[in-house]
Amino acid sequence: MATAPRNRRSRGSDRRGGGDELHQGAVAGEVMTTAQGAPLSDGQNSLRLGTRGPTLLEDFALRDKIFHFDHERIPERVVHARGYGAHGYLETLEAIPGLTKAALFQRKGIRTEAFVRFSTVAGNLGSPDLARDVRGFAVKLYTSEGNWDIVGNNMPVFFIQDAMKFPDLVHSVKEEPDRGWPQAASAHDTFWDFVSLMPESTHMLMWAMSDRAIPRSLRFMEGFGVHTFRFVNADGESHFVKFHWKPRQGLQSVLWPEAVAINGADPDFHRRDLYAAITSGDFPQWDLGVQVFDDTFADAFDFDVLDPTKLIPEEILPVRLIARLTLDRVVDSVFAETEQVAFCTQNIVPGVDFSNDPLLQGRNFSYLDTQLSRLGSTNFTHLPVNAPRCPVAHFQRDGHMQPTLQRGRAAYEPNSFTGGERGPRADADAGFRTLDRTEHGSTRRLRAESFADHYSQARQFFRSQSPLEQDHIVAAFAFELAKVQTPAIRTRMLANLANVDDGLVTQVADALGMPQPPASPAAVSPRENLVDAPSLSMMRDRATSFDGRKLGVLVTDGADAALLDSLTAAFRKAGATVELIGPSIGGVKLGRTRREVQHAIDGAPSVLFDAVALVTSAQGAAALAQRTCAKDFVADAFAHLKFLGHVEQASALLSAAGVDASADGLTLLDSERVGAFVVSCHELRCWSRPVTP
Ligand code: HDE
Repeated sequence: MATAPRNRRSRGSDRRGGGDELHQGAVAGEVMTTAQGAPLSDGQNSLRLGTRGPTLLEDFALRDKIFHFDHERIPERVVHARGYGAHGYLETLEAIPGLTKAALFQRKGIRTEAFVRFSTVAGNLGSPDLARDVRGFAVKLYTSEGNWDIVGNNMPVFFIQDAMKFPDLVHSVKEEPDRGWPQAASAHDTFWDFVSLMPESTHMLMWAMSDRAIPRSLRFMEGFGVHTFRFVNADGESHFVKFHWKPRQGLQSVLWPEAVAINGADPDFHRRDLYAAITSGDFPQWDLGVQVFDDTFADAFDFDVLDPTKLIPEEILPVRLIARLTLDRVVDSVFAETEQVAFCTQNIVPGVDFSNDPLLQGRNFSYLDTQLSRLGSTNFTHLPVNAPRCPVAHFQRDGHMQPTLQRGRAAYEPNSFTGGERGPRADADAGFRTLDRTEHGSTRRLRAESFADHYSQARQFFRSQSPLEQDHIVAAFAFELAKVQTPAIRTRMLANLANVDDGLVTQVADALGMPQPPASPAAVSPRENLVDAPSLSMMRDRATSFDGRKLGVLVTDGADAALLDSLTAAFRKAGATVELIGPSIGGVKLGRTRREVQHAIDGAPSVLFDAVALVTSAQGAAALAQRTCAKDFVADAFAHLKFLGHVEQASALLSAAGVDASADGLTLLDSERVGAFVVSCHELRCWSRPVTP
């Protein structure tokens, strides 16, 4: 039987409807409307015939809302789908008019607005942040002469030498098409099948299997333009240039077992970290560095500077720092900004030009296509995140979703109108001029012989790593190849690694329990005489303080409040974030006051922190010693070589976790030793503690 609708007032102008649904009243005249602006009287119910009858076709409000919702998604990026963006600015540290006429480098102190998007490559939009993967490091600089996009990665080389191979590379690393897995992982047959058949990828594989592929934070990683570009000065003179972004925070990565656990505990670990740093005023910074060289250097260098699988070690050509990037504002809308930002390698400005790197040339062709397919219109340049901040004037007209009112009678030139109707014209002096250069040769599909040495720099990279980093590379190869089900692929990859380093291939083969095959034929014998390049190791530029890192303190009822306060103050003074973890989210009782905690122990494994402290009462520790999550918290921190501070009263928990209180990297905390604990944490980890397998 139909019942008459009820209208019961609840709070303020809120009311409850007949089905007890909540109708909140509009506040301060902010009345909800349709997309066409018609005010709505009811946001909870569709228009129906009778109380239990069908919904009416004339319900334009329902149609308006559902129609928009049904079309909310746009295609995610083919690669680099998972990303996070932030706003900031680039400040010029050194004027370099002798090298480039780019407006932003003409005077020290010029500030250029910037937008940066960091990303993983292989995973889909919803994939976890800590995948073992290359990270995208894409920077849009809104210069006074147009947008300049440096669309780089956190590794200075790439898997392939020619754009022709990019779709194959990406198809091999993405989920296998006949089964739909794995997600955000290179550890599967098709990836290793492809790269083992492409020896040119060996150098990049060394980087991808290194700790660089599992950064602790987007703030603690380097960026590289990868390709060789050109700077051109006002006299038309050109130099080659390679771009570097050097994090002022230093470099830091997580351990692989941590990455695996973080992906479960907090798949948004990197984006949360960047957001937290920027919103708390701890603005991350990178110095923009350049390696500048001329044709003479290029001709004398051991490798072809147009080959994107090669780098120029800093030991041979130092990096000159010319500007500083600061990220100081998070996005207001992830969709409007991070998702809709459209980077294009071909976005360059006067003073910058391309080299003939065949991968770069292919990229210049590709990026516009992808923007059209994702954003749906050639007018994506009007979106606020993509719009140049300098004046834009042209006769391009109309198109889908043209948002501007394009005035004037003539949409062409030359025209004979005058004044405001005349419109813009190109300027032979002020406009962008492609570098005047002469090219020779017949049209052929070929790979230059100067690109044929695939192993020498891979070897140089491996041998320039610290023993610990080498161990991690071995472990990464072993882990990934162990996921490959086809033995022939593993064998082929081992044969390629045999060209890199004997120790490397022996250890990987041993870890796989496989015989070591003979080295695969190498077009150019790997060289023994390349310089040792410490700049390739993360250790040289590692983070050297606790600034920007995070301490997790496990607390219980009855813990020493004064000690907790001095520990927190000391770490905050060192620039760190301190978060408290309690037995439950309801907080802990310290003396007569309750202290809030940020996490409950079962939701905050120690992998989320850079160092941990146990500030418990004896009773609290004994209770935690009964809980697996608390024991894992301590045991994992120990196994991951974290520095660990603890009060005497925490001993029951330490022993339940199997941790010896006298081991390296443990500090017994009291008011005297808080400072020493902060200092011990300056090192990234307690490397001297033996690693448990
Ligand atoms: Fe990209 N790449 N790429 N790429 N790439 C894209 O553009 C492509 C390459 C890089 O945060 C796509 O907007 C080709 C190298 C970054 O929005 C697409 C080739 C490097 C980003 C595309 C390459 C990169 C992309 C997908 C070989 C490091 C993310 C979505 C010729 C120097 C930018 C999009 C962002 C994104 C094509 C190789 C970096 C499909 C054809 C080498 C950081 O257009």
